[in-house]
Amino acid sequence: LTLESAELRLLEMPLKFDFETSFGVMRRRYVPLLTLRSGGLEGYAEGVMDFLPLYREETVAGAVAFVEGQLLPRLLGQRFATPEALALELAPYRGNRMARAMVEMAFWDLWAKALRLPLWQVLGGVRHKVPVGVSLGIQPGAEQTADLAARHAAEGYRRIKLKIKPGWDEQPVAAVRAALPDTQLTVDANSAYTLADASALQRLDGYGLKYIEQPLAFDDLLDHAALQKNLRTPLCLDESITSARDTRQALSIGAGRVINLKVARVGGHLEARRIHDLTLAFDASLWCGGMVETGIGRAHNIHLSTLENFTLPGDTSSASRYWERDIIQEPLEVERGEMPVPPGPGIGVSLDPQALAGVTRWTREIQA
Ligand code: OSB
Ligand code: MG
Repeated sequence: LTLESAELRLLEMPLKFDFETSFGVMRRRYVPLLTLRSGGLEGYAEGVMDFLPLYREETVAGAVAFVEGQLLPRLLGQRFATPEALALELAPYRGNRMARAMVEMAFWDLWAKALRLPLWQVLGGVRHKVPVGVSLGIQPGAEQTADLAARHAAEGYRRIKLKIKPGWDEQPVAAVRAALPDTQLTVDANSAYTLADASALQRLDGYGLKYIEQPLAFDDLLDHAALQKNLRTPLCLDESITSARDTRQALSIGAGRVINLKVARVGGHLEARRIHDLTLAFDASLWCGGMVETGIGRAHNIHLSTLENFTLPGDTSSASRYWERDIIQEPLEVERGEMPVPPGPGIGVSLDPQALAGVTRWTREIQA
C-alpha cells in the first residue's frame, strides 16, 4: 500500500491519580499520536516516550521532531508491500526506537486493515484473551499499599506489581504478602539500585516474588548478571531490553530469566516478535509491559500479547484505571483477570473524535 498522508497530534492526558515510581511522579502523559492514511484506511499508533528522559533517553520533543521532520517526509508517497519493506527504511537510524515504533506500528494497523484481518492474526497470535496484572505506584505507607493491592486482587488481576525504591522495598512487600499470601507478586525498581544495594534485594528473596524487575541501570546487562548469581528470585529486564540482540545477550549471560517486552520500546512489532521467539528458544519467561498508554497503544500491546510465549500476566490493565475518558470508542476492560482482544480489522479500536478534541494540544497534517 502507498502511504498517502499522515496526521501527527500531541495529546495531553491527565491521569486519574498520581503514579509514583522510583524516577518520579507522573500526573499526566503527553502523547504523540500518529495516523497513517492509505486507500481510505487509517492506521494508528502512539509514542510512549516520556516528556523528559527519565525512563529511557527518548523524549516527546525529540520524537516529534524526528517523526515529523525526517521519517514522514521520507516515507510518504512511497509504496510498501509489507511491514518488512517499511522496516528497511527505518533500519539505518540508530536508537530512537520509540519514535521509529510509532511509524512501524501505525503501518501494521493499516496493513492488517487492508488485509481485513485483526492484528493478532496477522502477527501469529494463538489466543483471544490475555492474562492481566496491575502495576501499583509507590504509596504513602505499607498499609495503603496492602489495601490497594487487595482491592486490585479482588478485581481479578492475576499479578500485583509494586513499584519500589531504595528504602521502600521490604516494608510494602511484607505488608502485601501478609495480606495476599497466594497472589502472584512482583516488584519493579525502575533502575534505582546498584550492586552495592545487593543486600536489600537479597532480603526480598524470602517473599516468594515471581521476579524483581529492572533493579539496576537502564542500560546495564553485566551487573544484572552478577546480581542474579546472588539472588534466588529471577530478575526481569525492562529498560535494558531495546532489541533482539540485547535479549540474546542478556539471556546468554544470565542477566535475567524473565523479559518484560514493550513493543513500542523495541521499535515495533517486527522486533517484538523476534524477541518473543528468542525467549522461546532460551526457555525464558515473557510478559507484555505497559507505558500508561491510551487505548491505541494498549490495543497494540494486547494484540502482541496473543503470541504463544506471553504466558505471565501483562501490564494491560483496564483503560478506566488511568483515564476518566480514553480516546477510543471501544471499552478496554479486564474481565476476571483477562483482557479480551478487540475484534475487528487491525488493532480493532477506533478514535473517539469528541474525546480526542478535548485532549489535543495541536494537530499537524503531513502530505506526500
Ligand atoms: O517500568 O513498567 C514500567 C509505567 C510507566 C513507565 C514505566 C513502567 C510503567 C509501568 C506500567 O509500570 C504501567 C502500565 O502501563 O499500566
Ligand atoms: Mg518496568
